[in-house]
Amino acid sequence: MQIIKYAFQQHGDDRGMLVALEEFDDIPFEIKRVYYMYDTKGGVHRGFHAHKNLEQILICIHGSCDVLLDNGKQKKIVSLEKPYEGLYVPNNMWREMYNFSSDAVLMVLASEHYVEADYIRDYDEFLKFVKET
Ligand code: T46
Repeated sequence: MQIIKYAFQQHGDDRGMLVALEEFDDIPFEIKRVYYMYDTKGGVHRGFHAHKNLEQILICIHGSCDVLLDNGKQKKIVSLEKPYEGLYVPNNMWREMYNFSSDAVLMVLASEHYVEADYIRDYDEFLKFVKET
């Protein structure tokens, strides 16, 4: 299972750092939605679903968290702890996010608008979907 973790270009000077992300250039899809989560309570696990079509890039722009990716055959855990790192999460990939630091802000760039029908929230259904596709 291939993990794609980007290290985005950082524009730093004596004022501080800046990262710029452009669709189809730094990000391999059209960005149709941006959302972010913060104030995640200690010990909380989020996610527990896959998407049929959605592709995303996860960037922990402040603090840190871990992401478990599961393609139905293999599982891998990726730590996000740098604001210039982005984890690509393709469709058909179960994800769980956890170990959020109290100051974590996890920003997500998404290839589609929010569509509840795109979610697979049952793990057995996910395994069946992966086998059939
Ligand atoms: C994903 C992981 C990384 C909206 O109204 N619009 C949105 O665009 C999103 C993402 C969520 N919501 C609502 C739906 C729920 O009532 O916000 C609430 C929390 O969403 P959810 O429980 O789906 O959050 P997570 O952290 O479990 O999952 C989210 C994304 O939904 C999901 O696509 O891949 O982050």
